[in-house]
Amino acid sequence: MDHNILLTVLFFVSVTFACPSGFTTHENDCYVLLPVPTTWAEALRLCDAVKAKLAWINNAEENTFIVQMLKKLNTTGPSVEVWLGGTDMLLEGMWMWADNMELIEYTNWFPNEPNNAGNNQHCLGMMVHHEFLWDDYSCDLKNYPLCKRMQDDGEQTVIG
Ligand SMILES: [Ca+2]
Repeated sequence: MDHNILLTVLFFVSVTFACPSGFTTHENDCYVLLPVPTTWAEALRLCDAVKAKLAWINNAEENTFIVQMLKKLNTTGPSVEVWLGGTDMLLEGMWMWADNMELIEYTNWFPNEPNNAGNNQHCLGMMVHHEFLWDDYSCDLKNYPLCKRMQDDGEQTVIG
């Protein structure tokens, strides 16, 4: 087979399988909203089960992409929000991503959030009916987990 054709086919295959089916691809990452309302702790486990992590968000561009994706899905119920992987359960007001325990740098909070209402809001979610701005919620609420994973690096294997 012609070398260029072979490379083209392999590239196509690697791109096709960059994200597992069911995931949405963006840049080097893959995203899926699980249509199962769960507590935040259960959401961590469910994302693990699909070989992903409860989503972390690095910057405004990624946040915008996620909001657009969630709007298209339109699967959220009247009082069900979306879980992200952030928490301040270790120290009130110190928000970290559970995946790597790094401090959250970019944020997109709703005005006057996080407010730690009732001294019992330590888990990060997106407000479905308020443009998906961020809010701190009680970790016992049942929301939809947004899972994220990096793409398989198939193309590097192929080219090598
Ligand atoms: Ca709150």
